[in-house]
Amino acid sequence: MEPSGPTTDRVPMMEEQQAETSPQPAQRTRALRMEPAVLKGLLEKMLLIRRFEEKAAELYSMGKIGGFCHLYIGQEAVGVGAISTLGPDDYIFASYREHGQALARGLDPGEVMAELCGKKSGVSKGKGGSMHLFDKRHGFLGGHAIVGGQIPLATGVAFAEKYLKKPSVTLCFFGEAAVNIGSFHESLNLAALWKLPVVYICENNRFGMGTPIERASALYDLSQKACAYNMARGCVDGMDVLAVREVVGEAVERARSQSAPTLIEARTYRFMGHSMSDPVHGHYRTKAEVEEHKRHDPIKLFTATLESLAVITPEEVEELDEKVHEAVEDAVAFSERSEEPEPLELRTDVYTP
Ligand SMILES: Cc1ncc(C[n+]2csc(CCOP(=O)(O)OP(=O)(O)O)c2C)c(N)n1
Repeated sequence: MEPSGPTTDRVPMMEEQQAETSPQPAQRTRALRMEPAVLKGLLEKMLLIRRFEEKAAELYSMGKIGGFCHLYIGQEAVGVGAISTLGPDDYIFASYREHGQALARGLDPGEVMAELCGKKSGVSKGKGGSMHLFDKRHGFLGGHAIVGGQIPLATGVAFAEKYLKKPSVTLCFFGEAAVNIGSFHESLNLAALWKLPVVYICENNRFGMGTPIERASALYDLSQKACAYNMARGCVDGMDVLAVREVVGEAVERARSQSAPTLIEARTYRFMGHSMSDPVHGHYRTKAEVEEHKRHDPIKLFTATLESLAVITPEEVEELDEKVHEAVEDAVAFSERSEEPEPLELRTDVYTP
């Protein structure tokens, strides 16, 4: 068979995403099977992340956040849907675009904001910053700046937990640019060989910095990579929080009851630039393309679905938005009140073998 050459055409989003920002039929069907309180909780988490990230962008522009800062705006449904399936003893690993997963896991927004601002009350004592959020109390094991660096670490934790006969599951988030690095393949091979309770979630937001996936990957259907390791796989609409919750929920159950790993590709889109120091569009995508994807904003889609089912009224959505807005303002106030770490802190928490 002739191999097909690379193309510069855009890989299509999931079919369900083709619709306008209106109640999604598949999302409605799933919502009908769920408790209203759970549905509202998912919406509240997504709103919290959106407002938090908007505030982070503001603080970055004011020079209050230093270093790099990668926002999760547009991808909220992936983190919220996936993490909603976990229990308190499970673990999460993420990349440097992890504010959303940290908040979805229930890390304190004040301590997260303080970390972004380099304050000593931050989750990593102000020494990690935006890319290195870490909170053992919540099983949140980073925040990793090396692309794909978290994949072997998550695999190792899943191995350790299985070895210790603990029932935990490990979720590992990474971007689509990480699937061609060597340790991704080494990790998947060992996870399948040793039947580890781990769920790999590839958030395919279509770009590795300014490089579209079509120019970087020979394979577009990324979950197929699991086939090489005889591993279960799934591909899900990453703009639909309930679809993500369902697919990841099945994978978490597979990990917990059968100790078997899964690779999931969630197709999503980032609405902002790669990081706060990059332009929103750059030369690699057009304003029109970004605007088109914003019509599938996961928060607007979910709100429309819940309103159509009378789970929530527009007034209640406004109240929820006001509530998370206040939570973010409180987080900023907490961070502003906090001090910077002492210079001597440079010498603590440093690994010296
Ligand atoms: C090993 C390594 N190579 C290169 C970089 C520089 N780099 C930072 S982010 C990035 C793109 C990663 O894209 P992706 O994994 O798809 O995640 P996204 O930023 O889209 O969330 C690159 C190449 C890095 N941090 N680590």
